[in-house]
Parts: sequence; structure tokens; C-alpha cells
Amino acid sequence: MREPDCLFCKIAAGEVPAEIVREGERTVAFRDINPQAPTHVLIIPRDHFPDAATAGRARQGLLDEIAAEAEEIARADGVAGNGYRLVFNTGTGAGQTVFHLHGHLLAGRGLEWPPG
Ligand code: IU
Repeated sequence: MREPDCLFCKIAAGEVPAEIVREGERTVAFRDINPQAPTHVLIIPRDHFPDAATAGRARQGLLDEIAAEAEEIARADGVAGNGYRLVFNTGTGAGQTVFHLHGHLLAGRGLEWPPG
């Protein structure tokens, strides 16, 4: 299930180029074009869900899968040991700008809390 005008659907389908780091049956991970940390990878489902709320409600295990992918990628990038952050901006007020679910994996530098 995909949305015709969705950029991340096109990246998942290989129709728009991206620096892919890992692909699974249901997920694709690629490096963010505007990285906020040495490791900044976006992990998306191939299917279109606008955000974490709709994906969570669908209860298809996608958020679990994204969390598992995040750990694999952090390990592969050699940054898992110092910890990493997995963020789902949900809604414009939280900073979401692309409305195809994506987990931001951020690592490789000190990360402050609370985030801005
Ligand atoms: P947000 O949580 O919706 O704000 O995150 C969207 C991210 O998508 C943001 O970090 C952008 O830099 C990133 N991005 C990208 O990697 N490639 C693109 O073509 C576009 C946005 I548009």
C-alpha cells in the first residue's frame, strides 16, 4: 500500500535515489540528507503510514521492527556502544515534516536531554 505522491514511498521503491544502508522485507533504511549527528539514518516501512500513531494503531509490529533495525544499524555503524536515540516526530507541532512514518536513528555524538 503506497501513496502516489509520497517521496519516501518512492525511495522505498527505488524510484528516487537515497543512500540506502539496510533493506528488509518490510523496511528500508537510508541516511538523512541533512544529518544531525554522525549517524543519522531514517528507517521507514515500505507500506505507507503517515506517522507513528497510525502505524501503532494498525498493530502490524512495524514499530518493533524499526526498533530492531535501528539496533542493527547502530551496531553496524559502530555506535551502539555509546547509546543512540530513536525518534518518531509525530505531528507538525513535534517537528514532523515528511508524512510517511520514519524513525530517526541518531548516534555518534553526545545527545542532550530534553531535546529542543
Ligand atoms: P521529520 O521528522 O519529518 O522532520 O524528518 C524528515 C527528515 O527527512 C529530515 O531529517 C530530512 O532531512 C529528511 N529528508 C531526507 O533525508 N531526504 C529527503 O529527500 C527529504 C527529507 I524532503
